[in-house]
Amino acid sequence: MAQDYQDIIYTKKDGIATMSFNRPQVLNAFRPRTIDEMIEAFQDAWYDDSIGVAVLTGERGNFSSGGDQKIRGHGGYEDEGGTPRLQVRNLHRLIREIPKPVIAKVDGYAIGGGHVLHVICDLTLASDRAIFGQTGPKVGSFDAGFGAMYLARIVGEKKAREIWYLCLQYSAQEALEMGLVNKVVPQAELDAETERWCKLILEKSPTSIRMMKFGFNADTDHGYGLQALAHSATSLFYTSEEAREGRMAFLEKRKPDFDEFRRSPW
Ligand code: 2NE
Repeated sequence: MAQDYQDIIYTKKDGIATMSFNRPQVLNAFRPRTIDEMIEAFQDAWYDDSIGVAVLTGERGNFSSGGDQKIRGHGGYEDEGGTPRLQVRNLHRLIREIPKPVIAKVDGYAIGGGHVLHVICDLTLASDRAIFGQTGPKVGSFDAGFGAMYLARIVGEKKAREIWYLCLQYSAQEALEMGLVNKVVPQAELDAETERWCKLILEKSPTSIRMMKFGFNADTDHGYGLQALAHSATSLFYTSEEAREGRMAFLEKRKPDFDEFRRSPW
């Protein structure tokens, strides 16, 4: 154990740092504390030069179901003191900028903001029972930053729009076919395959790998301004009745009813 955390498990072994969501009661949905702990772990892995690759994953059979709707208040995801301050934007930036590859190891659900996190990782390895999808427009949310732009780079504009507009769930095989994951393996082999990929990276020149990551990032680095605006827009949207309806429908386990909200012409 690299550090004792409440919402995540962070371990380091043989050059691999593993950050794992650990809130199984909500399918590893995250709250401000979860993201704070993830940020600290990624910063540690960044500065530890014995670490060559990071693995982002989740405990007990799920990756993450995104923002915790049970602690989402009027202005967003509230910390234990009642302040809305989810720093997920900074986690997105860290995953992109840490000068080492980040592999998403996905078993079970990678949904909503949890799906965006795997999208942003350098590589994704999935078990054959992994399920992928966005839910924002169902629950009164959206990620119009890297959650839109970078997803479209990966799967193409048409598929990315389908994913966000329809909010369907996709199997691991479907995700593989659309280039959303690098490889699918039986669940029992996911840990070993991830370790094998990590070792393949670790035996390469660290400088070459670092420079390649920066090179790949450069093409979409212009997205930072968009990301800031998009996440601020989400925070503003959360204060609306329309967003509240999405959240309440999820909590009340019913279909949302957005009929009363205008399709604004601007
Ligand atoms: C993930 C999914 C599809 C699973 O469905 P199912 O039927 O297999 O499980 P169930 O019964 O829905 O979930 C089990 C328990 O976990 C809780 C549920 O409420 C349930 O709790 P109880 O009723 O037993 O008390 N749970 C699951 N996901 C949760 C969540 N995200 N927050 C709080 N509790 C959660 C299904 O559960 C689902 O669709 N979950 C919601 C996914 C979602 O909408 N995530 C948020 C998207 S918005 C976002 O992440 C975001 C953003 O858009 C922008 C910035 C930051 C974050």
